[in-house]
Amino acid sequence: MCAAQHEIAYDRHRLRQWLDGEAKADGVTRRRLLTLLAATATATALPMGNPARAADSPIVKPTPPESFIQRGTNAETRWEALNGTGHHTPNALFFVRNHTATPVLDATDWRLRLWGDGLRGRPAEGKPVEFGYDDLRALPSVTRTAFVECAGNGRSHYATQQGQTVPGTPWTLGAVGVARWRGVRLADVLRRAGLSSCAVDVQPRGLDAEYVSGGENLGRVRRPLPLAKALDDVLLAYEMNGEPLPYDHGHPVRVLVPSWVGIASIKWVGDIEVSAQPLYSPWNTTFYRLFGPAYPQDGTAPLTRQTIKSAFELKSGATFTAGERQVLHGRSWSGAGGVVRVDVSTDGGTIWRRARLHDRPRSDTWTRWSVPWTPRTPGPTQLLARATDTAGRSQPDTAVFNTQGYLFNAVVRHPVTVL
Ligand SMILES: Nc1nc2c(c(=O)[nH]1)N[C@H]1C(S)=C(S)[C@@H](COP(=O)(O)O)O[C@H]1N2
Ligand SMILES: [Mo]
Repeated sequence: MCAAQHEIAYDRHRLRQWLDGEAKADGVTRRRLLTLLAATATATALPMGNPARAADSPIVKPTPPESFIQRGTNAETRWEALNGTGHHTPNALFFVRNHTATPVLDATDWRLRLWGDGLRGRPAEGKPVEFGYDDLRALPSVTRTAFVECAGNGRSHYATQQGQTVPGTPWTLGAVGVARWRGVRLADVLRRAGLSSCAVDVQPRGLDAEYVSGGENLGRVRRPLPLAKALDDVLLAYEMNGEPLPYDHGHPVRVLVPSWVGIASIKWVGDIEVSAQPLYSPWNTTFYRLFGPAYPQDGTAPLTRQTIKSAFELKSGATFTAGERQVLHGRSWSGAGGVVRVDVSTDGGTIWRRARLHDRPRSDTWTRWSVPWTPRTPGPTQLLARATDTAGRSQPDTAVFNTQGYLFNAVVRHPVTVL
């Protein structure tokens, strides 16, 4: 390999380390480092366009304030920004949940390694089975529409509606998005890797930086998935809404676990352990289980399916003119099945009307709906929406408290003012 190529490879490696937060700045400001490295990125034509991001930003794509609420390493989609968009959340508007920072990975040198005692042959002797990006693209592909939703979506409403204090990112309702994912079945990859009949759990792990919480290094983001789910409908996705998977959403390949809490859908997957024994990580023990007075002493089993929710495509505190006809739009979704019915109240919960549905109810995705409204009385009021799914679940008035504020499912009171 010639020197110039060496240099480019070296610089790109450094860029990735820096974006991963690994670099020691050594007196050089991050802004200066980014300027130095931006030329490298352009020269080597990264597939997703210019990956340069604002200095110190953990997210690559622009997250303008009219579309996103910044929340540390995360960005929450503003529901008003979804108004007038189609069934699928545009990639530019999709929320981002990063434990650390988006790593800028290159599909050409990416490998997926499968290892563990749940595989037959070589991997059982410690030699992983490897798939490159092109290997995955050569396998039969499947496309499916599914939401990704953080288990903590709606968490802030434990405090604002129920007076309960919970730690964690205070999401309103924008830690959810629906995309059309294309990729290969995890089942196909596991079978090609030599899945043994002893396997019980698989554990995908991300290539983003190790996660440090409360002074403790918890290692790379990883969460076990029972084999039954892994073989059912889980994808290794490389496309999102017809585009190569964007950097922030797991480029080049992420796991996509339909209907389950977002943490199951590991981004930037680098390896998958296949195990003959149940696996544990912080993300299915300390985190993503329910603890609290209403739950067993040692907590519930690890979270799987998402709960049921509704949101208006409207900003909090929106104003309306008395006597003017409006059409209120919103979306409702559930991890247990399609949403078949939505009831809306425009007077704080006294009178309810059935909303008109704009999608055929389907599992793993939301149903869009609308309801006309001509406000009469000036003053503050609250808009409420209550969904019911095919499993017969519907949103309660109060969510059952859990110490980490997961799975908020109560009807959210959306404040507006009539002028
Ligand atoms: N490797 C890795 N995978 C990850 C995460 C992460 O920080 N690192 N965050 C998880 C969480 S908590 C959620 S809610 C979803 C968010 O996916 P998105 O950022 O594409 O919206 O990714 C999950 N997968
Ligand atoms: Mo999440």
